[in-house]
Amino acid sequence: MHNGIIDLRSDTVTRPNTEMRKAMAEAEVGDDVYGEDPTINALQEEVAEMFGKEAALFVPSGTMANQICLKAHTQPGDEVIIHPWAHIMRAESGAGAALSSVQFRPVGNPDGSMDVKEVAASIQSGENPHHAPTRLICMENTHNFAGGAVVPVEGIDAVAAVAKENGLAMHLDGARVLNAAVVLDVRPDKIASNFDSGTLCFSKGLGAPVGSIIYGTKNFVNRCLRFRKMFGGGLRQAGILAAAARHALKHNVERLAEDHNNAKLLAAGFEEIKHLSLPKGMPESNLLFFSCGHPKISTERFVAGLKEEGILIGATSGDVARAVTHLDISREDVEQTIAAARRILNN
Ligand code: TLP
Repeated sequence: MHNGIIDLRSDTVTRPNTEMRKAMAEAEVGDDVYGEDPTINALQEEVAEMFGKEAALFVPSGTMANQICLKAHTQPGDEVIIHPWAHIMRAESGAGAALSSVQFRPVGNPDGSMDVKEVAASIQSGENPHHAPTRLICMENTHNFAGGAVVPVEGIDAVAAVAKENGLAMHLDGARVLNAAVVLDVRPDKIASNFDSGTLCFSKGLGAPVGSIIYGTKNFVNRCLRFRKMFGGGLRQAGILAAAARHALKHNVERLAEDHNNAKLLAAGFEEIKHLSLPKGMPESNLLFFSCGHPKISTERFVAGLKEEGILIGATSGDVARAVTHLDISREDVEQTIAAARRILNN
């Protein structure tokens, strides 16, 4: 549902529908800083169960979820092995350096996975005083800036085995982990099983207005509780928001497959248009990265042309643009976008 604008900038732009708003209005609430909000407590239990973990903690955003976990896993001066395009390192405003004083060691392949040998070779024990000791490995699934790539469970298992051998913790930026679970057709706990901690965002493809969650052991989540307070993320009667998240888990998970199909439809349409190019084999989920190689129409100009037609595309970085399908984008919207792209490029 939209007001004539087809907004493909992100899956964060979805608006709560009438049923979700009703669930929010009717939510039972209490003061969550006292642990007394029944709707948040129920959500935390559901999510812990879903990911096969002991506990979970509701937090305001995906960025805060990741940064609390980084803080809880590390000491200042520690090293964290992470994909070079990871959201945690690239798009969280330098928070890892500012809030946890960690050093990042980028390791990763263009498909969002990590090479196990490279991971093993990058680990530093801390015995050599010149080196920052490695403490944590962070992965992302689906991997946003790798084109919404889905990292297969075997790829995670191989990295986790190296982590285990070396006594390192594993963290999953699972902002869109349910998209990955739907594509892989596995239960979320299968993806999470080798991670000590993970996150999930309700405010992306799941369609809730606010909220993310951390899952892990009881001890770990207790540590996170302290850092949530320190980072200013303790909320009070936030059961209103947790109700939206619970509604999303009940109604908006299986349908993520529709978003993936719509992204594929958009890709197929763009592939037939001369001058538009997409990475081979993509998209794997709901994010579609593409470029326009027209001699006179840059990617930026093409995106501006779509905007003039009421179609919004994600901010470009370099010569690459991102279109994201979500629960407010229909098959007809995708068809209209393809038709508009043809008009702009005259083919
Ligand atoms: N991603 C946003 C932008 O920040 C790029 C988007 O539109 O995709 N992890 C991943 C993998 C993410 O994609 C995002 C947000 C976050 C964490 C942060 O979540 P929020 O925005 O809730 O802080």
